[in-house]
Amino acid sequence: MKKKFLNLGDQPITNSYLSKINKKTIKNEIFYNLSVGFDKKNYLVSLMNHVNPKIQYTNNYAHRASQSKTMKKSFRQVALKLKKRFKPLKTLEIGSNDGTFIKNFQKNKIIAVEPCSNLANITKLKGFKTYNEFWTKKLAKKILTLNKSIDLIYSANTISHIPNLKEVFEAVSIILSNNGVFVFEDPHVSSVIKINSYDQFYDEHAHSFSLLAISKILFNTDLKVFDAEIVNTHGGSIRFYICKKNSKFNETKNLKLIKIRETKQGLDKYVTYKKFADRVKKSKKNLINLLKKLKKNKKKIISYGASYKSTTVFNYCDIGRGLIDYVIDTTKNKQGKFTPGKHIPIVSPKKGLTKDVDYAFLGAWNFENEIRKKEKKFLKRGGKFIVHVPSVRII
Ligand code: JHZ
Repeated sequence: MKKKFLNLGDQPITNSYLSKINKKTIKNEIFYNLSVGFDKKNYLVSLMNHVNPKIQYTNNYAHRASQSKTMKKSFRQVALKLKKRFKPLKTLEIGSNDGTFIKNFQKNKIIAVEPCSNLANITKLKGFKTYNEFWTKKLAKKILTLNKSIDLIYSANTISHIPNLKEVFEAVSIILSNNGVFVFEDPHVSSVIKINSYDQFYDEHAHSFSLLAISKILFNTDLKVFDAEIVNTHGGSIRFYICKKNSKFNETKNLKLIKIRETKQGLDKYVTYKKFADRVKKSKKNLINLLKKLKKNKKKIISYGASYKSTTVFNYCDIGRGLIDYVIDTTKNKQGKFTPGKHIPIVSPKKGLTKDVDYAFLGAWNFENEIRKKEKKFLKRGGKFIVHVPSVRII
């Protein structure tokens, strides 16, 4: 049973960027209550209410992994590393997005699974075998009839999006070879707590993982975690290495170390999350106060990166056009649209990062280094960034 520790209020579906703002589009916007809970039985942090995946992962999915150099590099590096360590004959990616990971593989050696048809079409057109479906036992069985078992399954920022984890792991178990490996990475709840990144909670992030939770969840299955590592993408992620219980892999030292650190941090205790929720309330106050103060001094504030995360911030803190003039984003299919819930216009950086901009709130704070490098001109002429993690401040 989950016990609620955080309430981020009524929130829209993060992928529902609006093309037009009128009575009809506003009336049709779907809102749900974004609350987060902790299950003391398996230590899993999950949303209290899950949104129907069919309205989230549509033929109009906006996020493109290829929009950041950081992620392109990270996917290239992890692909090389996994190929070297496990030498897979056949690999499968769950949630292949626009193919940023799979493009590091030979076309006949990798299979893509992607429920959003606009994204699946991108990898299909590039010649990769792509299943435009959700990851289920049914799909695993279908793929198995056409292939021998799979040696490597990889997934980034996807497993945390699937409410039914039992189905995920059972499907993996069906298709994974005896000495095969399932590697997946998602934001680490340890970092969320440490840096107060409450915006990692939104409709798509059904869960926020710890090693303690994944180990508990796999306890009664034929799978086990044998290795894990902390990676710095998306503000602090964790990469799990999973195999069949009777396979050749032994638990690594690193695995034990991470478990010790998570236990020390109290990730197995409700009170840790409750204290985090108190810090989130303070962060909201501080952000609103800062933006209001700057606005009072007639400063022009925009937001940098129409991230899904920033939808949580804007709706939770009630930040709209009165404080943020517009949002800039390089993603073509977000430009010309409006942010979910708060309806702030999104424009290209070229159009929006004009000389009169005083402050840019980093909606894509996880790419701060990349953005700083790119926007030297803005910084040189006195432009400043605002962040809300780990604390609200001007940088
Ligand atoms: P970014 C999405 O979340 C949704 P978001 C999803 N649920 C998930 O888990 C993560 O991705 C992985 C833009 N940008 O990647 C691109 C610039 O404009 O932090 C993106 O729109 N200029 C699948 O949206 C946004 O910022 C730049 O220079 O929270 C960043 O979004 C850079 C680097 C990015 O994930």
